[in-house]
Amino acid sequence: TQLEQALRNAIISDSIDVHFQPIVSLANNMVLGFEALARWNDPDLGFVSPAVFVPLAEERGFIDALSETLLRKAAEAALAWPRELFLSFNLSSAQLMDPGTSSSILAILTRAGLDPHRLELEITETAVMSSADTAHRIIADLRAVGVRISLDDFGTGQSSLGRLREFIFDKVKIDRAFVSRMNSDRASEHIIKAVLAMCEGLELRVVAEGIEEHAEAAKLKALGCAMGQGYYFGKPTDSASTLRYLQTHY
Ligand code: G
Ligand code: G
Ligand code: MN
Ligand code: NA
Repeated sequence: TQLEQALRNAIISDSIDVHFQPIVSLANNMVLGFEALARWNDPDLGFVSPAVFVPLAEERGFIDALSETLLRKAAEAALAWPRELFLSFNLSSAQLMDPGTSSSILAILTRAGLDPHRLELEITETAVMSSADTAHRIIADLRAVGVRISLDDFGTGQSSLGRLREFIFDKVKIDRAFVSRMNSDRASEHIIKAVLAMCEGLELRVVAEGIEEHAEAAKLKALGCAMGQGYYFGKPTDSASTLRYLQTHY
């Protein structure tokens, strides 16, 4: 298809960009790290969402090539940040089915010179389940050298609490659906409280996603949520804007 051909060309010509969105401490608004988010603005097709081109790349077997260039660019950008902030990078389900993923990630980090302790990988529950043995081995190999693993979009899709007792995660990202409803819907607030209590017991760090308003940040802080992410703190921006953001935010 035209989209597939355009995506191939974009990967080959290295024209897919990485943007960065801050993840902050809710206690004091300090920036702790950034999530890398792929951005593709094609000259003919215009802006294409990663929600479209990442699944297409998986399906057509070029997710490895795409992800390698994105991680390389993200790692290079992270090395220019003025402090040793963490870099959070999304892994797709196809990558968790491929036993070569851990060594290829480590090779990119080594080449770029980024300490594995600064990398966090965001994965979804569905991705872990799709090829459980391979996924567990990849996760174990990466954690052994200091890479941390975040459970993304927690509370949506095929979430199962049983996954949390496997102790393969360091962090849980509460899906923005709960945050956006929290101040209008008591049920969402109760769910967030329960997730925070559970994660404290399991010694999992928690990030609330999709914070768009001061009232949401204030409520989450009062509930004891350690970290937040969302348009209220900053939208995803390119690496130059990210450097400027860091000059004006702690
Ligand atoms: O970036 P939003 O801004 O539109 O992202 C849409 C979806 O695409 C999200 O589910 C996000 O996790 C995913 N996504 C964004 N960048 C990447 C990437 O570099 N790799 C993978 N696997 N998924 C990504
Ligand atoms: O699936 P994942 O959580 O990786 O995707 C993150 C998605 O959420 C990206 O598409 C990103 O652009 C988007 N996002 C980040 N902050 C906000 C926010 O405050 N509000 C909304 N609506 N989307 C957000
Ligand atoms: Mn994510
Ligand atoms: Na998420």
